[in-house]
Amino acid sequence: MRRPDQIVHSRARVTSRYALMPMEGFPPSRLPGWGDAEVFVLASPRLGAEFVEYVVDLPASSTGRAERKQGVETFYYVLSGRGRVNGTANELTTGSFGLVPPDAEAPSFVAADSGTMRLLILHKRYESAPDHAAAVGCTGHVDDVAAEVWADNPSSRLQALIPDDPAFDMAMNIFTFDPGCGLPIVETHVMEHGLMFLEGRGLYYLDGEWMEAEQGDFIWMAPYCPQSYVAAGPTPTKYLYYKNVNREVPL
Ligand code: UGY
Ligand code: MN
Repeated sequence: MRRPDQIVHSRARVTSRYALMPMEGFPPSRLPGWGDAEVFVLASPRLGAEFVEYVVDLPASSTGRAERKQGVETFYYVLSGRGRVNGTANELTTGSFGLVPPDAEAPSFVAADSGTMRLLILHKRYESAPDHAAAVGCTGHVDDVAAEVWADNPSSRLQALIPDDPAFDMAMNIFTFDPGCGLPIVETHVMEHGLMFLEGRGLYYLDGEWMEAEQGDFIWMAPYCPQSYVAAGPTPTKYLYYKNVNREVPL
């Protein structure tokens, strides 16, 4: 929240092809199942997205559960804090993540006594692939995921949190770009993105315009939205992004 003596100017932009929205602009709301947690809905079909993504601040010692919806898979990522997956010994720390397949019990979380746990949650309707394995889940921690050199440039590295396997219809990746590096082309592709800036700052190119972006911003990119990026701050950029993958486009 700005101090009363500050101006109200915002970098938020919402169009039919993309949205760039700093976190400060999302008022907190509540959702059934999450108790007293503050919820910030980032992307939804109301925006034009074919998925739902939100941030939840789960207070210390409290429990929250993602809603179970038929045919919908759920991804979670711990942005900060500690806790565990309820009913298991599965400890969560910053960088823990998991994908829960559509027919499994909706994930439920408990925040540690020491403070709020901030979670990123993403729901997507699972698209089955005839002749391929059924949906499966995965769990892990970002520190255990190899950072692969991307586009032959050791200054840009990609961590794929979800295995690149036809059983999965979505990717959640973390890009790291050293200062001055970024995407070497303007991409235009059928896949959608929901992108959370984790660290750093730079310039994002969205549908014809370069815009400043920084830690805490959320960006939605519609299919075929022209996009590029360059890390323009003194420290590396890290962003976590969703992408629908591995499926034909339904007609
Ligand atoms: O995987 C991607 O499409 C990625 N290169 N896009 C992006 O970072 N905007
Ligand atoms: Mn892309």
